[in-house]
Amino acid sequence: MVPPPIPDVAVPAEEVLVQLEELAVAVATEAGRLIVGERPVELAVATTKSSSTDVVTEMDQRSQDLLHRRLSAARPDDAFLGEEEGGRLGSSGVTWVVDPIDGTVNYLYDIPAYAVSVAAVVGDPSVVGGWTPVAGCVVNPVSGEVFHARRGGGARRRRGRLARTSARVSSAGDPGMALVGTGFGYVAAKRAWQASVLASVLPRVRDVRRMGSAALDLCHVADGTLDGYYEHGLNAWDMAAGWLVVTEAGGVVTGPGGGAPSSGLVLAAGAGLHSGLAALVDDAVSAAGDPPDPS
Ligand code: LIP
Repeated sequence: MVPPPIPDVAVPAEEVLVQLEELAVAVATEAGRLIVGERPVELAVATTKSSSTDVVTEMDQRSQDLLHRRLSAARPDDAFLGEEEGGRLGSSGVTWVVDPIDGTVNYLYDIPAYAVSVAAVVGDPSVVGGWTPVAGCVVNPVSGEVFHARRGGGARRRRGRLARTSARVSSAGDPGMALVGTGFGYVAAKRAWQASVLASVLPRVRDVRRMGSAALDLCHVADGTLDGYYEHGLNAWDMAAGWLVVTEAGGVVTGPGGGAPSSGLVLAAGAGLHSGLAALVDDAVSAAGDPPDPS
């Protein structure tokens, strides 16, 4: 897989990428064990963010604190950006972008579709098109699925004690026969717009799955259990690791107008499906009109 061009930033040498990937797997796996093994019987919502349904539990923060401690100890000069409070600047050129629990509502309801997502990126993750992931891991701690990749090194999936296998995107080419994942934000006006987009997409594809975790949706595109995925409104931590797993599994990940993935759009599919699905989603967005917020 020839990695796509990236912004004018230095990509670490292969031996460093191997170390970054191994570290991402180790810390994501440990955080996954924490959020399952120490989940309180009565899990409480600690706070909310963009709306009353955008919840944070005590385990979101505990998972991020663990990730921050482990990554800072292993690579003290790297920067850190997590979904919850507590980022850190760095001097190495590498930033760890983490979602301590992606699929928090599934976690709150004990639905086994949530993940710990850990990615090492180069560039500035706050600048659209100004960064790219170079190593990463997504762990579903309930199913035991571990997806991981490094730039130029391919993507792998391990399920429990099963041997690691290479992850490859599906060969689907016809959007009308594609199983497509998507998701929705937490603000009512944005959800209404997303539902309008979905109303146009749904009759034009095989079917849609809304699993509740962007990181897992992207990894399921990488292993072919989804043919494609699109979502509007994601943050860097939702997409960073899954983006790399898809591209290293032979897929294509783009954002608005075919540019870099961003909160404006993340669209992922195999090379044979990507352009047709992108055109279909563009049509649906045009029919839905301008979103309530440009992000
Ligand atoms: C989730 C995303 C998912 C989206 C959910 C939510 P969180 O992230 O991974 O794709 O549809 O609404 O935003 O909030 O669980 O970290």
